[in-house]
Amino acid sequence: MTADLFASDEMSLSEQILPDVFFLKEFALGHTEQLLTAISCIEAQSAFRKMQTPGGFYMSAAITNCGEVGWHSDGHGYRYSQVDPLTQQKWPPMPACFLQLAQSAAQRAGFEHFHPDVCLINRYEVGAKMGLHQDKDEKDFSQPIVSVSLGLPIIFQFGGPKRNDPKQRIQLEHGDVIVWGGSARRFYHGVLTLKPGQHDMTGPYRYNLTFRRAG
Ligand code: MD6
Ligand code: FE
Repeated sequence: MTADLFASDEMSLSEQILPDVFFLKEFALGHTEQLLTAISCIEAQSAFRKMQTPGGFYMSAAITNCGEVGWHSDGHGYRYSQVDPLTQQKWPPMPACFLQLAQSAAQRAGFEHFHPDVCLINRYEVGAKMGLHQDKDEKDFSQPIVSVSLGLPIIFQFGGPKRNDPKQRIQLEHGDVIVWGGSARRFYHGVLTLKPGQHDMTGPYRYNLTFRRAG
């Protein structure tokens, strides 16, 4: 009885917002200091940078990566590479606390065998956003995506398989996690413009960690 009550209480902060899309409210809240310290180590090795899109524009969020590969964009297109083009060195390894969090969130959402080989790290400053896109540069779409929000809040929007499908909006706050896979794996999504603010742990920024299996 007690166990059941505990289980339902724990789950009450989790919500399935669409088939195969799970919102785990505050799932990472107990780990945020460790995660932010790890981000500092990663960025000391592979700095945040604004990447150019194939269309010739610059993304407004600054990006870095850790893991066996890293996601990269330039005038020639989007791809995963084993080497950071800025340093010509391997990307920093994925910290153990990153992997543990990603796997436990995936498991909570019912994805038992998530083996991420990359974590893409986005840093948003005031005015930065991420237009509607699909995450489709990976090889194995049976593996989900785990997305962790840190710092200032932002509005996430997600739609369907077509760009102009109706969209839901959800506010993502410090410590919130979204797990996304299966039938929704290639759905369009993005975030609206970051509003000005100050967060106790991240100052004027919002960070997003997206864990994927690229290869
Ligand atoms: C962001 N997130 O939250 C951008 N992609 O800053 C993503 O693009 C994303 O949160 C796939 C699944 C979850 C995500
Ligand atoms: Fe995405």
